[in-house]
Amino acid sequence: MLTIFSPDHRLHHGTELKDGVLKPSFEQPSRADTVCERVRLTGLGDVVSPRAFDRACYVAAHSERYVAFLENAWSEWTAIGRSHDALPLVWPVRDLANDRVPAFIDGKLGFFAMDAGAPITATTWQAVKTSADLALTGLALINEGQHSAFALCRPPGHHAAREYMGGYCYLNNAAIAAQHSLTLGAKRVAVLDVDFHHGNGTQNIFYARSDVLFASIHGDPAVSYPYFSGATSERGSGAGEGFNLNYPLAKGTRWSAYQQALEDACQRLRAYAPELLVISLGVDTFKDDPISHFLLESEDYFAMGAAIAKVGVPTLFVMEGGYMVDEIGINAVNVLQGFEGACA
Ligand code: SP5
Ligand code: ZN
Repeated sequence: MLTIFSPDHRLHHGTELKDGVLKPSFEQPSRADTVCERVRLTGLGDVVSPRAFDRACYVAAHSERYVAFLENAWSEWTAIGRSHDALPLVWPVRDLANDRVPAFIDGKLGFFAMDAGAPITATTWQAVKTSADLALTGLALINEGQHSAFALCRPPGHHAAREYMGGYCYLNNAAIAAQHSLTLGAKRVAVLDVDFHHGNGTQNIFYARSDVLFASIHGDPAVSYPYFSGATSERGSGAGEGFNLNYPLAKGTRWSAYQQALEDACQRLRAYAPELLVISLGVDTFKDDPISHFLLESEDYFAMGAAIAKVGVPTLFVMEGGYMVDEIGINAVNVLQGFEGACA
């Protein structure tokens, strides 16, 4: 399997509020470098550079005004003399919500963000753009005949919705690739999200659509981030009714219970007969992850990859979360090796 990687990810290293103090984010550059080292060590396959894609590919999954906000946020932030990470501090909740974009950057940050977990720095946009291009390059390689590809994206993307960032995510890499596949002529694409956290952004982007089946297995939102989405009752709307599948699982979930949800999801994905399967590959389901509550072991990730292979369609793996940096490479590559072993 080919891996698509770029050192551009190092251009993004933000801060996060931890126990009341701004500290380096859990979502740090060593994550992608560690996974890339593991890819090389295991001989998974060649590591290739991304191609450049048109901005229109991002705007097909997000709104024009949101992409423009991401492009311009840092210059608007520095224009008023600030040089620290840009973070929102006010949000348009319920009765305050309307469709007017504030003119001032502080208002824009709140309007286009779900939380304070996606800091914008001077070089964040370059890293974000390249991350989306990695996923689009993976799609291109599959369209050129590869059965699978691994887009080693960083920053991750699945919390990013049509018009907001959050949870370390800015552009939704998996959704951008899925949408571009449809733009190029695919009739049905499926996205399976195995990150510990609900893929609220991907759900948001495809919620009213039947040409994308979205399934997410995640920590129960009653007790896990992002708290406000991921319930089983969220099944899609309008033409998309029945094309959104959520599998919330309890704190402390181990492989046996996880596997049941995964097998059910894979069966439904297979019945949908998509032309492409995109996997939002987070390995924050690992037992030692510092911010999550599942108990998967490193060996379990081989079985996860094998179950995904049984869907039997071309598969694009897109890196999402996973914060136990010591084991992130082992766990992510175990999924890919389990997949390849079951395809052979
Ligand atoms: C892509 C992805 O996995 N995003 C996850 C975003 C999670 N944001 C909430 C982080 C909360 C951290 N709480 C720290 C508890 C440490 N004991
Ligand atoms: Zn996650």
